[in-house]
Amino acid sequence: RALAAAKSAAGFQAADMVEDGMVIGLGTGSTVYYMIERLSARVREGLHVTGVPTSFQTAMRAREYAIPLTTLDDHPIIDMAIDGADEVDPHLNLIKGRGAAMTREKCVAAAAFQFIVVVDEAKVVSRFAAPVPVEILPFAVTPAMAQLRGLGCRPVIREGVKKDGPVITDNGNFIVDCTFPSIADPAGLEKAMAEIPGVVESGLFCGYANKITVIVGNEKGIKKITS
Ligand code: DER
Repeated sequence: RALAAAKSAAGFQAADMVEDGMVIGLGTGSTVYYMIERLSARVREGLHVTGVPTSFQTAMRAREYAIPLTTLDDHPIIDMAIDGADEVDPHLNLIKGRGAAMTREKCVAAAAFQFIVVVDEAKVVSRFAAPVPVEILPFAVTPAMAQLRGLGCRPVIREGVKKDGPVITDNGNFIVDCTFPSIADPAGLEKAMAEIPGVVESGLFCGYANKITVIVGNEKGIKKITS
């Protein structure tokens, strides 16, 4: 299918940008999965790389594909983070968190010199429209949601699909998906969300543009976007 080909093209290109000896961030999601597959083949060909996984899912997939793992304790600064995104705007701000992994993903992206974002072309938008996922401490979810409403959104606690009740993140928290009519100032909104007591992290990734390379895949191949 065209979408799979687009994701695969982007993921494979990112894997081919990894240099021998690098410590990289292993993002979460279906596009990064293609990167893991290609990186695994390069490891079998002799590439030396270790990865910091951003979720249980990615750690399990990396182990399945024999990619050596490490931690931010051992490598507080890493060479390159490779991750997906839900939307990319013209300033290379991102919305992430469809997979509820954005808290650890943001820690890893912040620790990296280079941030490679792999997307299919449908994710490149002129302005954000996707809901902003927010990770919230269950203890404070009700007052925090009231404050999020005060920022102009409709917040909804994310319910599990194969689990009754709310999704629980790898960190033991809830995800609240916040739908805004429009987002005029993503960086300002990211900061405002971060100040709400009980908010652990949001899926707005702003201010990384200087180190981001977006690899956009379509069925014909890839193009790269940098700031
Ligand atoms: O949850 C996440 O942050 C993922 O990176 C998500 O934003 C992209 O996942 P996808 O590659 O499966 O669309």
